[in-house]
Amino acid sequence: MRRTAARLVALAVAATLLPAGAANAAEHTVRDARGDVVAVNPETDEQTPSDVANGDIVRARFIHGQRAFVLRAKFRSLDRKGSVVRGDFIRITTNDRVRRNVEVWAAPANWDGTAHFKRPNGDVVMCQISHRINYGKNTLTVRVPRTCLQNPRWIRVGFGSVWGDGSTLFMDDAQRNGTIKGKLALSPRIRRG
Ligand SMILES: [Ca+2]
Repeated sequence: MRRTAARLVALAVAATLLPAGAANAAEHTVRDARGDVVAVNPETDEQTPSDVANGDIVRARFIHGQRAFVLRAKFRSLDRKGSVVRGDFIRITTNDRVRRNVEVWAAPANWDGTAHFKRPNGDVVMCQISHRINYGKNTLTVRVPRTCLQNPRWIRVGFGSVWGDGSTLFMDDAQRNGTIKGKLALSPRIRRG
């Protein structure tokens, strides 16, 4: 009995020492280089450095909360002019080897964008994901319920962006500097908060 009481007291003390919000989410923040967008020739796959500001990721927060994974990304600039098409990609893997991709596509007729949740093979998976592109603040927010990821203990996350002007693709991987590979680089494990 005394031992139980002592344990309760210890728990209560520990709880008061926790900073506010600590129980809500575990997160990982990526700070990506400015000016590291890669221009890709879609015919030859040749990559050359580009200093375009549009689509240049500068920060991405991966938040693994109690109910959802949330991406909050900040770009140097997000433009919605001309005939360009733009896309954002999130790659998620879990401790249970669940692999899912989020694609957000935006275009002149649909600058708010449309989000898709898919298996790596491209098959669409039903999931109530939500997103918001804010062209004034140059931000993107995407929310994926944890149930769509089979309630993982931890996740690893990749994030990248692309837009095109017709003849050239401009791409940025938030976790690589000035290079693009076949798959987005993944974060360390992010445990549920
Ligand atoms: Ca960047």
